[in-house]
Amino acid sequence: MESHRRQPSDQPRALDLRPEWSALLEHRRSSTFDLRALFAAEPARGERMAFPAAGWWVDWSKHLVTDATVRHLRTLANAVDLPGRSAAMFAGERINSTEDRAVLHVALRAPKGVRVVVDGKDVVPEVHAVLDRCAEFAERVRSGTWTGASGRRIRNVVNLGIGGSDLGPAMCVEALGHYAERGMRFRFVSNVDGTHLAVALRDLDPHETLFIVCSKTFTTLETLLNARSARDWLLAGTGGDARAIGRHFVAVSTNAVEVQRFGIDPANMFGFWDWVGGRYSVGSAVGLSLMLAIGPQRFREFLAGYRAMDEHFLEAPFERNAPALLGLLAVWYRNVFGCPTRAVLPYDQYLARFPAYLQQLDMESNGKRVTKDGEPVRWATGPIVWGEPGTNGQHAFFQLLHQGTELVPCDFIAFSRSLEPRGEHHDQLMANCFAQTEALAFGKTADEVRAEGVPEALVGHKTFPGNRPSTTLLAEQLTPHALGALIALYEHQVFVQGVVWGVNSFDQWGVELGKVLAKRIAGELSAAVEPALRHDSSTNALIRRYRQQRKA
Ligand code: G6Q
Repeated sequence: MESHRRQPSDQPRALDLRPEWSALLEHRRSSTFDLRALFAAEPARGERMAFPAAGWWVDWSKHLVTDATVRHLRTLANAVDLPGRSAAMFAGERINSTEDRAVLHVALRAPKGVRVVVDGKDVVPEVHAVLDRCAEFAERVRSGTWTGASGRRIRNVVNLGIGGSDLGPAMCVEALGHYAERGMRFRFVSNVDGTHLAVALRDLDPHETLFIVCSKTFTTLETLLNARSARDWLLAGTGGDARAIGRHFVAVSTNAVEVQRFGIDPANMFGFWDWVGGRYSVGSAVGLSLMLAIGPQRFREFLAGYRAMDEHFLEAPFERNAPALLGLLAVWYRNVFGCPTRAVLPYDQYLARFPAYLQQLDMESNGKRVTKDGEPVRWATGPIVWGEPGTNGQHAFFQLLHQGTELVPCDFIAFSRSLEPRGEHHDQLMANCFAQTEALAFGKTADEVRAEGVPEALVGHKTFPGNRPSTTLLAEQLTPHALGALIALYEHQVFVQGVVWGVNSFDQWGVELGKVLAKRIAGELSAAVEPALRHDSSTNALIRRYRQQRKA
């Protein structure tokens, strides 16, 4: 990004008091944004407004913007000092102010030799030391040198974690399933609902099963309960000798004390650091299950993809900088057009879990109502993120995208070559992807509908207003590198939006609340004698009803 930093003087800090903000709103009021007209006026728009980024082709031509809009967005980005804020993150400054932490997921993919200093210490050698330990362990399990307690090869890996310790690895293991070791099965158990664990373990042989207890804090109720139940299941199935735990349980955590207390040998713990947020952690040891699935070499390619996008983000000029531009466009729709949601539509079955992953990344990061200074924001922040893989969504919610009353900006994510080529499937898939972006952008006018001979009474029903914006992200093939770059693109895009909105994208007090509340009620549900209930009348009555029915 261009680094002409604004003078730190005198600018009002609140977003809505900035002249650049008012100018952007005024630009919207005084301009029209009609995709039919814009493409007609500039036939080469689709080529000009597209560029490569770390192996991805980013087509942003079908957005409701003119060149003037982009100038306004760039000016705003500079006014909020986006280049300076990015530099601060990459330099390890404590930008997570409410937790007083650096935010350094970018250090996880820094090559050997690059220095990233936190509290006077270069963290990159440690990052590589853990990666190397993970790689050595993964090789041993994959080759069969590491066995279960009875000497049998590990064929099942069950990751026990939740939130950031689940969604990233679960999404990535599925996304890169094509490259996964075929002789091994990977399961992810997150829900405290015992059904999740029961279903995941039902057809597994404990002698051949390895559990990864994945928890940054190692205090998360759901994960520890699942881990204890998994330990019981293992011991019941392997003869009850507690020494089996050492061969069947490893941990990924920052909390060595609790790991040991659980009974896992610290030699079998893979660490990370408080400067890696849960939802940003799949490139750390949290990705151990992914490394077991695809092997260390491919995991390094995955990290190289992240790194390529990191460098692109740091270096590309605004108009060709995917995270910066798409982040500002997200602000444009959220705040200027008032769009409450955005859809993410991967046209690849392997990316089926990507929208769920992105929901956490985006909504946990930017679902904030106060600025970094603790002042209530006077502008909308993070949108609701949702989506499903194409073409399934087309037979469901696309109706609303085309003809509903909400404007929903969409990201289409696709690949030119399928990993599982089969007859005409991929051409059909891609035809649908491209056709949808075209139909959303250009619609079908009432006159075009009439010209098809449609009776007048149906013309309104069959008219598509168009002018519905989308980005198309196209890569050659779904490789570990492409996936890493895609994740980093969204990580940085989320960061960019947070910078504009002035919020801390790296804390999650709303999540912490849930962790505290449930503890109190759990005791009230299981107490032998009904305790004095001091909730509201609804909650009290529900607790009483539950206590009666659970005995049946
Ligand atoms: C992620 C959040 C949250 C977290 C889980 C699990 O950014 O902080 O989703 O990852 O609550 O926490 P532990 O890894 O500590 O178990």
